[in-house]
Amino acid sequence: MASNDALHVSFDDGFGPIGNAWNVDASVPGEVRLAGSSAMMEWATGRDAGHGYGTYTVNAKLEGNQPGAGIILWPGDNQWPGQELDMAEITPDGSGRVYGTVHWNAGGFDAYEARIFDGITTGSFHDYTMVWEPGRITFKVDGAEKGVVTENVPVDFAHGGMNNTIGFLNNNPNTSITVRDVSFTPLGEAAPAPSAAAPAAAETAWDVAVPAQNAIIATEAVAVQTGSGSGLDAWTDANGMVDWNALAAHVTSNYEATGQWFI
Ligand SMILES: [Ca+2]
Repeated sequence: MASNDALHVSFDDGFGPIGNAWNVDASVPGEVRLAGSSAMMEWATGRDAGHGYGTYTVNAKLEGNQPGAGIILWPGDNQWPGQELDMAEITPDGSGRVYGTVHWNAGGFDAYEARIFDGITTGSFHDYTMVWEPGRITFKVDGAEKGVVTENVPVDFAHGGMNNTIGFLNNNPNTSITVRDVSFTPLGEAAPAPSAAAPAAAETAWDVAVPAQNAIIATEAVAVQTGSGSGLDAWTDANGMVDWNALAAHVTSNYEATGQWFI
């Protein structure tokens, strides 16, 4: 896909470019549901894959109170640790709260900054929005600001950095995610409504930068790999195609061996 094109996928007529899919239930018109071990994403074929600065909105319902379901914007170059941007995941504390995360590569280790979405829990549909601008990522839910990250914000491909690909993942038998609508509008084409005088939303302090061995990260959706290396590379061919069956077998073997779902 060309760099930073607008996108709208309603799931009324296929998956659009979010076609790198494995084990996705599309039996209900207008939506997709991911349960068990399942994933779908745009192809992460290089730094210009997917999208850059702009507004991403995903109407989705996460279910469960454990990590495993997520709206995952994977690094365009498919390298991990890297600039994974997560619009929604379930906290590991059993509360069913939902949070967003900005990941980056800190010298070969994953580091991240997370924002818990105050008042938002699993079990119902929400519009999850992420506005990616130079130096600033804003998370919103149902139009209300839920958190801002201004450090370690990646630069998009058009400005010398890299884009991210839109994806959804579930890797826990006790969670699921149902997605009904996906849209992306490049920054400047139809800018999000200015929030000039709006006070910043109360941000739940949950800022951490830790090595990949951290237990919270180890339970997180896609993002699991100790040390340096890349998450999906071992299952990705030269064209960026992920072998989801091989990946699922690996994830399942990890679960059987450890009781934890991880790549
Ligand atoms: Ca739909």
